[in-house]
Amino acid sequence: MTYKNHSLKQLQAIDASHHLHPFTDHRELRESGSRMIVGAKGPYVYDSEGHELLDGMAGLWCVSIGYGRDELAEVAYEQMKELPYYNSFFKSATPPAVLLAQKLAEIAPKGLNQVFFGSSGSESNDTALRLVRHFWALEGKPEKNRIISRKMAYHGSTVAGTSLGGMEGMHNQLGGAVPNIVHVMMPYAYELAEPGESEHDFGLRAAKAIEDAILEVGADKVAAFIGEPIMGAGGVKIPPASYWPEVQRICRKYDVLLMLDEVITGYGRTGEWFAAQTFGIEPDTMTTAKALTSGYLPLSALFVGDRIAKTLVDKGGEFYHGYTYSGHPVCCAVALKNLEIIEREGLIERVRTDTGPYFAKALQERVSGHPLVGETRAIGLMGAIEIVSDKQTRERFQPVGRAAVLVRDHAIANGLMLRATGDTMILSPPLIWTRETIDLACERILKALDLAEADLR
Ligand code: PXG
Repeated sequence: MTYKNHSLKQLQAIDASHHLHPFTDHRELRESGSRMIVGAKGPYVYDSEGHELLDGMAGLWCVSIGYGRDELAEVAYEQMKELPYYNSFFKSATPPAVLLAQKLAEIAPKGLNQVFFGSSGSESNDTALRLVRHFWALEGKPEKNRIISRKMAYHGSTVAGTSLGGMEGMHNQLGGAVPNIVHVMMPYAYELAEPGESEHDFGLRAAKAIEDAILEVGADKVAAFIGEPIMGAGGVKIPPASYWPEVQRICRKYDVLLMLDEVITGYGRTGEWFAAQTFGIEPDTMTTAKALTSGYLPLSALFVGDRIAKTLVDKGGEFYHGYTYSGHPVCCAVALKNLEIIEREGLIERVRTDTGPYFAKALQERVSGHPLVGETRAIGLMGAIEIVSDKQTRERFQPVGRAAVLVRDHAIANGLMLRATGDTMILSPPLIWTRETIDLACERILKALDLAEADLR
């Protein structure tokens, strides 16, 4: 099968010669060759060999409205003809950026009325880190600059993003992280709850780890706590219901700012515009990207709370920070259209009242009984499947990660794209999935589990 003027083999050879991929073992990839994705429509992607794959990851947690939306292409085309680029520096603005900022303030959780644009979640978290430290300096407390984060958190891949995140492998390659960032335990009951400890109590204990860190460092030195409402890349770790209210209480008690990273959970994934609304969190900053444009173009928006914004405006002078593509007019125009489609098609409401609950129930009733499955969990259209060798003891196959990769590879071979992290399978499908798509995904997951079990036992 050929793609345009190149065969798959030719493209793979060129890829191996010139293209360094993100988060990839390059030698291994050179041996296996890349899967070439050449097209997509609705919930499906197509590879160069004509295979149709149901995309259980929405690209990389981003293609919420599905593929092949002409409206987004049209609005990008129109905006490019009208004004392909202008910056937002030096007192300039463009209408798409202004109108998108207004729209975002309208859908934001209470108290977030300003946005700062970038091109990626990583950039946006860099902005957030600089902003909260700058805030405390402007408040006359420059020493209040420590950030508390969590092990296994993912906040991006720039130096600041990696430092904020809690991925050990990434830290080990950093050769020096941004200083003054402390990592505490994550709210992952499946592995970290003590025998007999209730979910509720575990959630409070995981929150108390933040308080302990604040007390150890000294509240007058802690600028902020940063967290994903649900840890995504770390394995769709849905915290117990007791966790976020307690985190919020602790942050307020010690006047520690709450930085929420909604790069994955934003724009409807949990059945509200933002997971902050799902969990009742009132953050001081909120990082978003990915589904803001459904991934059609790169764009991020950092929401800034009124307290920080007021200080920045009243006392800040010039904030020496920004990107060439902050508020890119084409990306902003595409984002506006994307949000319009999400609203027009009632996708968030559908996730909240229909497909979300159906998805959780399908995983629970059809998948969790499989001998390889320790637990399934889901919220909105975001789910996880724990792969174990023993359901009762929760023992994993050795080496850790191999079993999940087997499941993933069988799933892909059977027409479902999903992701493995450690021994956790992750699903984060487009919000356009219907009950029928969920049924189809479950069938393919079960088939992949059966095939992996045959390999493993
Ligand atoms: N915060 C969170 C919570 C993320 O999930 C980022 C920040 C960084 O966004 P950018 O746009 O800079 O990539 C992310 C990104 C995976 C995977 O394998 C997840 C992400 C990126 C790449 C891979 O699950 N999340």
